[in-house]
Order: sequence, then structure tokens, then C-alpha cells
Amino acid sequence: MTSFPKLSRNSSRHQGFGEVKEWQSTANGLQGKSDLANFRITIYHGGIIRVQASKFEYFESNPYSVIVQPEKVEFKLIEEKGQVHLTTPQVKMTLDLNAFRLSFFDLDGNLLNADDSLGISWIGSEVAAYKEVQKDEKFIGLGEKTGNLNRFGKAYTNWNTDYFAYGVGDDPLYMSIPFYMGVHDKGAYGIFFDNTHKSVFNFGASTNRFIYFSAEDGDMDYYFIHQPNLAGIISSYTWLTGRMQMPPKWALGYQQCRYSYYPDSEVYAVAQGFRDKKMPADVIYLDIHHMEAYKVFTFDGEKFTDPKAMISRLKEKGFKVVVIMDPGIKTQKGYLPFEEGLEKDLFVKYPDGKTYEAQVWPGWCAFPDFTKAETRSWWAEKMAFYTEAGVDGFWTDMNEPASWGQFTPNLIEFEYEGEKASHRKARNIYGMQMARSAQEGSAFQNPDKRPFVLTRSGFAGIQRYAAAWTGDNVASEEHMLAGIRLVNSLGLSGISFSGYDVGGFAGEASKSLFARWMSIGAFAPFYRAHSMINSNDAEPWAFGEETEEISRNYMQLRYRLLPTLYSKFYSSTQTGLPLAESLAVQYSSDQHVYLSAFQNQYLFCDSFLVAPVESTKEITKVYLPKGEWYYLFSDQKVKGNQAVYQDCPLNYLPVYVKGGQLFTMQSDVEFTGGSHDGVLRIHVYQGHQGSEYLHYEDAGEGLEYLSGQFLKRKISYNPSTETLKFEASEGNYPSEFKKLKIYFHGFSTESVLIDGKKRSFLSEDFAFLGKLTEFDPLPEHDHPYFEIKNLPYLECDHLPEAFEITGLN
Ligand code: NBV
Repeated sequence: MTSFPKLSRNSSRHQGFGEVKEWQSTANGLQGKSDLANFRITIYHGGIIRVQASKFEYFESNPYSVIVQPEKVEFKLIEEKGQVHLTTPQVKMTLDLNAFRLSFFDLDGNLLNADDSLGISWIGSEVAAYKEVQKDEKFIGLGEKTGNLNRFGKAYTNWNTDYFAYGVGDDPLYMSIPFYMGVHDKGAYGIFFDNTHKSVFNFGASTNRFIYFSAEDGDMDYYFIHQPNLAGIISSYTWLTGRMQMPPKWALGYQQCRYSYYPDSEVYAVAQGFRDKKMPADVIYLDIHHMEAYKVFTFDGEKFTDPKAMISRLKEKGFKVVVIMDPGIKTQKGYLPFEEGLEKDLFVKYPDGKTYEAQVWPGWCAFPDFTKAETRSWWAEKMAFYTEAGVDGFWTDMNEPASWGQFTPNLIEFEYEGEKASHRKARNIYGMQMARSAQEGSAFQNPDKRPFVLTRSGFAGIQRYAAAWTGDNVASEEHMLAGIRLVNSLGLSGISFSGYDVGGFAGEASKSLFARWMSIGAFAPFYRAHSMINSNDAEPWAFGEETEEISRNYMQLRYRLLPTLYSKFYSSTQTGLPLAESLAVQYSSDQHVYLSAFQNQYLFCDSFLVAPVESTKEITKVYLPKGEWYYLFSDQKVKGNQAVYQDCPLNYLPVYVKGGQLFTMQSDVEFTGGSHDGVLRIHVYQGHQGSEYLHYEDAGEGLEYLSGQFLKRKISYNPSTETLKFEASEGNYPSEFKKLKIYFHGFSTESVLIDGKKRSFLSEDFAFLGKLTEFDPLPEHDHPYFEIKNLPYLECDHLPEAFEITGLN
């Protein structure tokens, strides 16, 4: 197809796509052109249609985010009265030929999404798609964006930015995920705008006509996704952009960070602190002071005289070590990484070939061009420096990339997989490619181990390479809640493994704020406390006894829940669905979930409804969607579809369990690899809607699970047949749990049949959290304590064969 750029002297005016002058069907869609531009529509699978439009002959595409090719799909194309109708097994699309206007419908003819009459258009190089707003439409997602769950009325920019101590409404932050979902009465859909330039999503700020998304340059290139529900849309989005790989189990444990722990004696002391205080923990971080003059791939020889010995001593205590890696390479003669990078031509350059330099921690630095395969392999080789010392995980920071002045000149050049691109196109992808290099480096150095990478910056698809944290938050109540919304929003956007700096990075947390943050963090996919240089100590024992005991309680609860967490992480690697899931996913048509009073609530690991609340509140309102709910700590049963008042004393975070669900627990351990008592506790909750739970085990590290060394077993509770069914175990990994102890919550029967044989329940008093020591002699200051009295249970062997428990009512 030939079409040429239409250059105009007056490029600041809007140029519409114009009338489609010709079109043809293709193997998986159609393509055509107007006087101004070309378009191509490609069916990726029944529910995914890609829309591309360009003023140039070739369509540009992002080589980094989408990892699949279009599937073969049966479709119909008809031209009728100036419109082309495309029908796939899941969506109908109409293209208005006189103005290139697209509308998407479900197969029943319900309108899901339609272009405004301004359609796809340009202002100079800026390209935009203008869309109608449907009645009561909600807009959710867009990854690491502050603000409300429903983004209607606000505009957001995607431009990866280092933003120390950002405000809870500020934008943009470190990571860009140009994917959102629209939800309204007629259905839901997702749009992934696959353009790495600076982009804008305006959901109705300063206009009542439309919403739009636009990019400074590049093509219009978006994927329209339709599925019957939001979970299906998120799964489709992660089918396109990939899913998290199974992390090592230790990464699910508690992690302690500080800017910075040094020297080595302090690192030991902190690690030992956890063991002495009987607080389970798995990871300790080395922030930038581990380096000599902040130079990556060095250790400060005075602060860390023998890093290898230090790390091996920490390992004996059950700790893993994660080190920070910043991209900036000091431009110092004789510093090998700099010399090598220059010699091998691995750095970002000015267009005239000179090395681009900017200042960061080490002083003037060069920046590895991670959009170049050679640079990624070189970085992977360099990482031997850390892995040989025994380092287990990698933390990529400052990879927006950040530099003093925070204003990178746009003309600098990146390889962009051979295409060559300026900073305008490469910035948003840079951090993701650094995280990729870290993951590939970890795998290259330790081919038998699962990598763990934590990243600050990223773009769509980052979930394939790294976990994410929300950067430099502040020790305040509003930040604690804002972090939850950020994590929930990341989950809506394909990034399951994320968290925030518990306690707040900048500023000082009060005792109560820290305690509450530790409780909420126990219900975050990534659980790490971190704090800033020159601030007070912020380990969980640094805030006095009450905070210490509350923190310990929730850390222990997290570790006892590891069988659930690990199983749900596995499921998320298969489905792409979040571990911390905004209520909007399962209850998208319930208006309450979008209200500011309830928008922070989320389901954690499918079973737990967490209602985060400030530490200053004693009572809060919780919205319980339809169904039955149990207050976790007392088993009190509450009907759904209503808001309830819930006491929230500092030692009890409002958490409810959804009726009909089940989850698994183990006995206390010191760290994820520590030994437990070999009994898998299963908690089943009576409800009208049952559930299916996939129990998953493997060695926790290593890759043997990919060749059969796993154990998978479906456990399902069916209230209509009153059955709890254990399907036969699959896989070759022998269970760590030899016995089962099954707790029955909310059931009235006193006995059941196991494979037809009658078994009477035993019972015990059960508590999810320990009792706090009463430090205050006045009884009115006592902390509440909840115990579930006479909780019925049964014990049996954990045999791999299928069996059934019946008579559950
Ligand atoms: O490496 C120091 C910090 C780090 O602790 C923090 O988590 C990052 O977000 N880093 C930013 C650079 C300086 C922050 C003031």
C-alpha cells in the first residue's frame, strides 16, 4: 500500500482521519486508507481487536510489550450502507467509512465502546483517539496512578518520573501502564494503547464531550478487549503482555530494607533482631551504601570487608540478600564497567555519537542502553560480581532513568532493537529493559534458580520481569491508603506482584501508623518495610512494645498463610489475575465499590476482604458486597449487600472472609524455608456460593517445577451437594504436609462422612492473632482479644488420592 506523509505548514491544527477511500480484507482483519492515513484492523483472538492508524507508509510498533501473534480466528466482514461490519466469535465491530469511526458491540448488539465523531486524528505528530462516554461509565486501571479507583473526570500522563515524596494526587510517577477498563450497564471492555511515547489519558478533565487517549508521536495502536467480565479482560490483557513468572518462595516473606544498612555488623544485627524477636523474615536489602562511591558492581571495602562471608552468615540464619542496582555508571577512567561500556559501545549517546552524561549518585554518569541486546547481555555478565558473592535478588532503582535536574534532553539516542529511537520514544521503556536485564542476568548467573527482581520503573509487560513497588512514599495515613489504591490499580493492569514501602519512605511514622501499615502490608502481595536515610530507626521493634507485638502478630499471620499465598501466586502466573484485587473486579456493577468510602477495599487471595483504615480511627464503615461474610477474628457472620460499622482497634485490621471460600495455613515458621509441623490447616467457610481452590506446592526455589516437580490439587466446596471434594494430587512433588486439619466455620452439622465413613467433629478455641500483653494497668485500656470458641475441626492423613467429605451443612 502506498501512502505518503501529508506534511502541512499549519501542523498545529487538528487533522481528522477522513473518509476511507479504499479497504481490503486481510488474513485476520482488514486494512485501508484515507487521503491522510492508513489503517489496519487485526483480530488477535475472538475478544481482542488491534487498531492501528498511521500517517506514514509503515506502521510503527512497540517491540517490548506484546508477546503473542494473532491467533487464527473465524470472522465475517460485510460492507453495507457506508459501514463495514466485522464479527468475531466474541465482538462485533462497525467501521463508518465516511469518517473512520469505530464502534464495538457484544454479540447481542450491546454497544460497549464507540469513537466520538472526531475519531482518530492528529495534531502535527500527536495522535489521539476520541471516545464517547457511555451512561454512568467508570474507568479503572492505568497502573501506577494516584487518585480514585474510578478515574472519570481526571487526566493522566504517562512519562516515567522519579518523584521523591510525591503527593497522593500527583502524576506522573515512576511507571506507565497505558491500559484501562471501561465498565457500564451494557458491559465492560479494556483498551491497551501500545505506544511508548509520552501519552495522555483524559477521562473527562476540562471537557464534557469525550474521553481520549493521545501520544506525542508514533502511531495510533490500541488493542480493544472484550470479555464477559473484568477478570476475563485482565486475563486477555496479560495474555497479550505476559504474566509474572513463579517467584522464589522467599520473595513472599517479609523483607526489611533501609537506605542504607551498613556496615556489615549492622546488617547482621538487624537480621539477628528478627530471630531474637521471633519475627519471621526472609530478606534484607543492601541499598546504595554497599558500593564504593556509589559505583555499581563494587562493594565498599571498608564497610563490607568480606561480602561473601557476610552473605553466607546471613544465609545460615535463613536470610536472602537483595542488592540495589542503579543504571548510572560513573564516567571514571579505570573503572572497568565504564571502560568496557565505552569500548563495546553500550551507552546511550547523543546523535553525533558522543556519550550522553548526566549526574546521579556517583557524580557524572553514562547510561547503559538497555534497549540494545548487547548491553543486556553485558549487564547480565557483570552481575557475576554479585551472584558470586551469594546475592539472591536484585532491585533496580532510578531506572526512569533519573538524574539530577530531572530533565533528560530528548535528542539522546537509544538502539531500540535496531530501530534507533530518541528519548521521546525510549524513556518509558528504559526501566523495563533494565529490569529485564536484571532478570536475565540473574537467570544467566544462576540458571537453576528463579530470579527475583524488584523494579521502580516499568511499562506494559513489566510483570514478566519484576515485582514493583510504589517508590518514595511518605509516612502518613493518607499515603498508606493511597499506596493500597496504587497496588490495587497495578493489579488491575497485569502487575500482580507489588507493594509499597511499609512505614513510609520519607518522614517518620507514628507508632500507631507503623503498626497499622504492618498489618495492611501483611495482606499485600509484596511485603517490605523501607525508610529513608537520616530518619529514625524503622524496624518493627523500633516503635515500642505495642507496635512490636502488633507487627509480630501480622507477620506471623502472613507466614501461617503461606500455603494460600504460594498457591495464589501460582494461579496468578497462569491467569494474570491480581492477588490484591479491587472489589471492582468481581463486583463491577455494584456502585458502592467505587465510592470514596469503600474504594480502597480489596479481596486478597480471593478469600479475604481487606478494608484498610487509618490508624487513628476506632470504628469504620465497611462495605460487604452480596453474599455472606465472616469477620475473620470472631467468625461473626454478616449478610452482604450492605455497609456495616466495624470496630478497628489498632490490633485488629478489618478483614472479612467470603462465605463459601476456603484457604490454607501452616504452623509458625521463622522464614519461608523454615520447618513447620507438617500439618496443612484448611479453613472452610459455609456459604451459598461455593468455591474451587487450587492447592499448589513445589520446592520453592529452582526450576524443577517446570518439569513435573510440583503438586497441584483442586479442593472444592459445593454447598448444594454439601460436599468438600479433594481431587487427586497431580505432579511429582511429594507434599510437605503429611496431615490435614480441616476447620469448619459457620456449619451447623456435628459430623460428616469421609468417603462414606462417619466422623464426628472435634473442637478447639482458635485465634488468628495472639493476645497482646497488657502494658497498661487500667482495664479500660486493654486491647480487645478475639478467639473463636469451640471451632469444629477434623484431622486426617494427607493422601494423594481423591476423597470427599459429605454431609456439610
Ligand atoms: O537508593 C536510595 C533510594 C532508595 O532507598 C529508594 O527506595 C528509591 O526509591 N533511592 C530511591 C534514591 C534516593 C531517594 C531519595
